[in-house]
Amino acid sequence: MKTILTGLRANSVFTIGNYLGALLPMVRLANKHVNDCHLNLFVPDLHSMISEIDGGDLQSNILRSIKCYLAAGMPTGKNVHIYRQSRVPAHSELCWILNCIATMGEMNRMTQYKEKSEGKNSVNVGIFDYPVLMAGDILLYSAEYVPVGEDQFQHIELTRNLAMRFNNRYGDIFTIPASTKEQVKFMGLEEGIRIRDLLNPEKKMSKSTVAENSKIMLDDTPERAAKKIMSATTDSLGKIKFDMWGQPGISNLMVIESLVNDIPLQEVIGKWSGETKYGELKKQVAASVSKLLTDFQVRINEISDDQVYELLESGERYANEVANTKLLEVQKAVGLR
Ligand code: AQP
Repeated sequence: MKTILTGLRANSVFTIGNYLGALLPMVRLANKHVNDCHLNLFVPDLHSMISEIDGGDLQSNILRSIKCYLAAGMPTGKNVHIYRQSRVPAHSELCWILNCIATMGEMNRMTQYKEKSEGKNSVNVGIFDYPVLMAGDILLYSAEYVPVGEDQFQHIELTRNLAMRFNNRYGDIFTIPASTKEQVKFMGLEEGIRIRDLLNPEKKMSKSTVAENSKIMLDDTPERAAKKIMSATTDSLGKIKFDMWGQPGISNLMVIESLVNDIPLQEVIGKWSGETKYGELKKQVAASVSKLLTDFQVRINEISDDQVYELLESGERYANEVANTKLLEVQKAVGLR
């Protein structure tokens, strides 16, 4: 059986960008493939530490992030494996081995590293190295499909390169994940998803952006979220057109409208193109997002901590078995065993 795998850093409450770009695609794939694929959903708690995070918040963030998936409709069952990265020590060990085949040149080219370190006086090594840890997260489970937002595509390509380099040097150990083009097709999309910052639509929406009005958090009240949409930056052209370069703010709202309601983007574009009242589009998107948050928040409050711990217990048993088997193959191949 093929494996589909994804994870979201539990450094903070998720944004609607995380939700639409990564969480929902996984949930949709999981429901489609629950009988014919392994579905690995992990909390990358080690990755969470690349951002400044109060250790006291980490455990509650971890629980909440799993509840988010369940509230979004993630199925459970024998093929669904939910686990915390730090409970499977093989991740850290494989990361070290992969570090020794990754090059400074390729790591320096990672856009996420450049963006996350921009303007900072001091940058932790984790921000530089986390794509290698991510490669290990994927390769340990021979995952072919990794639903992530567009910003992470470069890391999927890095994973493929590291896997191919390793296999060339040491033998056929790793399954090569699908190319990003194939990943997009598998997710049933035409291109990767990138939800933009509401105030600065040139940038992607991020949980760690300081300006509260730039992002919609999954725990925002529906009213607050609606206000944020109504104050989103648009442009002064006065005519709605889907054009991510020329009119990124208005185009972003159309993407959100399409994804939240699961209707084709072309349909939304067809409905709104040529209209001149930006406020009307904003009102429609605000209503869609408010409804999404209302329903989501009711569902998440119904999930207990005990339910999550029960899933983690069986998920971590499975994950350790699979990961340790692959790690041993790697250790033997490089001569450590
Ligand atoms: N704006 C976005 N649009 C679409 N997808 C997005 N993702 C993040 N932002 C968007 C996807 O969410 C998943 C989890 O991301 P992560 O938390 O592991 O790392 P990230 O990409 O660094 O997310 P943020 O929100 O930007 O976090 P901060 O601000 O804390 O650094 C990934 O699949 C990502 O593609």
